[in-house]
Amino acid sequence: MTDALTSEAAPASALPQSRHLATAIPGPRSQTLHQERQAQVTDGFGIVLPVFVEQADRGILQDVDGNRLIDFASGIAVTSIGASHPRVRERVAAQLERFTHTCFMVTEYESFTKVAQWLNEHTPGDFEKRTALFSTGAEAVENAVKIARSATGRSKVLVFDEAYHGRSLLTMAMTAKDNPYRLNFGPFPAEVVRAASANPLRPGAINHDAGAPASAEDVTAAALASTEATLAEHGTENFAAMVIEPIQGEGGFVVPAPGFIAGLREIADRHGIILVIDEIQAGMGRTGTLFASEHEGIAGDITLTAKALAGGLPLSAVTGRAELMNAVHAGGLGGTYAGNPLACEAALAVFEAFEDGSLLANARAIEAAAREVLEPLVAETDSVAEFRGRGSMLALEFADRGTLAPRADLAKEVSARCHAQGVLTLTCGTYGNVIRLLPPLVIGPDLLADGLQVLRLTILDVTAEDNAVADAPALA
Ligand code: PLZ
Repeated sequence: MTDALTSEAAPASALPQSRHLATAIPGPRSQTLHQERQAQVTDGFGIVLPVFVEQADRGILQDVDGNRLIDFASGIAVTSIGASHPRVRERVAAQLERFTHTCFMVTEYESFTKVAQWLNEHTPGDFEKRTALFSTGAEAVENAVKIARSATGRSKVLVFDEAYHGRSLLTMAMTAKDNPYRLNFGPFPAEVVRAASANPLRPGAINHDAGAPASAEDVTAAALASTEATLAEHGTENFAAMVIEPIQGEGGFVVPAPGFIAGLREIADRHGIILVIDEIQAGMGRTGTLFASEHEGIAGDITLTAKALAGGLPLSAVTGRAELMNAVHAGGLGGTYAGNPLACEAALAVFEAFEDGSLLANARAIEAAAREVLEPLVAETDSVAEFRGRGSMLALEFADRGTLAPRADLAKEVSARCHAQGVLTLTCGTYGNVIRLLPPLVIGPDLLADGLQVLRLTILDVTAEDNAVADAPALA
């Protein structure tokens, strides 16, 4: 049976769930505000689309010029239940009336415990757990490494090609891509070692002919062999943790070849290495299960969540085996804002929204609808190499047929034209040649269909123009 997209109760300030262009994108007010921004804000922040948002609701971002854009970004996988969910607004507003902050290391509040309890009960792994709350994803990753080191007395950390774990110094070291994340920011903390990932389209650990892709079994076997070799080279007994995203996010929405993560689980067990699953982008319902590692049938010793955890408020979590989490000396973990009470209330609202399972069904329905519209592009064009992903975490990789030469130019052009038509898409990937789709799980079926159709027709146009250029006779 296929899942049908169901709509959540509309918030009080409901926006019409339809795309609407009142001006060119960006409109005049956004352009003025962007100029003012440039006079005040560091140029170090990039911008996907210089449009200023006035209000957001379910699948729509309304800008200051009265345009309504279809949101295929969810603030990078954050606003899965929408950017103004009634439950989040109610709980946060009620908490605002009580207090905004105490610092959980100074005096306590119950919502912190409740969030920890939900994560202990719902993250994969049938063992006793404890949770630590922080604010950002990078902080969660950093703290997982601190905990793993403290629990094992070892120092090294294994990470993978295409990994993204954050922008702090340690997590930059753990992130694979240099530009823009690491460029000019070194030197980086030592003891971070990288192994090949099991990328089915571009397997780093295997010599293969791009025209005749390797089998999934071969990709998995080669990547696991590379992991073992990398560990041995650097001294297996020196590794505290291996950290992996169940679906790699910024690195290109890479769904690992089947069996790879289960293989890592086995290697970690055999060598006493702590397996940390970074569910920061893929978790919290995004892929149609609460956690993406459920698709792999494995549990990390430590599971990391952030982003969609608190419906747009900053909250992250490290949830793991009780004996690991408690191996740290008292006072060793914390942070002024760690588990802020407004963010904890928002997380409790998110948990309530997920209770009846309809949001997970929505994620699966989004995948089915997108697959139907977008997957045929692989056969219909010469430069859409793959449609991939799970649930509402989906991507198209642009690369020339046969050679697999990455086509970032096409991904950029398609994205720019979608933006001009009022559909907010993001790109990602080592080569910047992937368009990723992260619609909120509460997007309605008509709005989703409209956005997908815009994307599909734009890709057909851009790839046809590209072919026409390639086929044109050379000018004398
Ligand atoms: N782990 C898997 O996806 C954040 C980064 C956007 P923070 N991804 C979006 C950008 O360009 O900065 C992310 C992730 C995974 C860790 C993180 C880090 O989470 O909340 O951005 O620190």
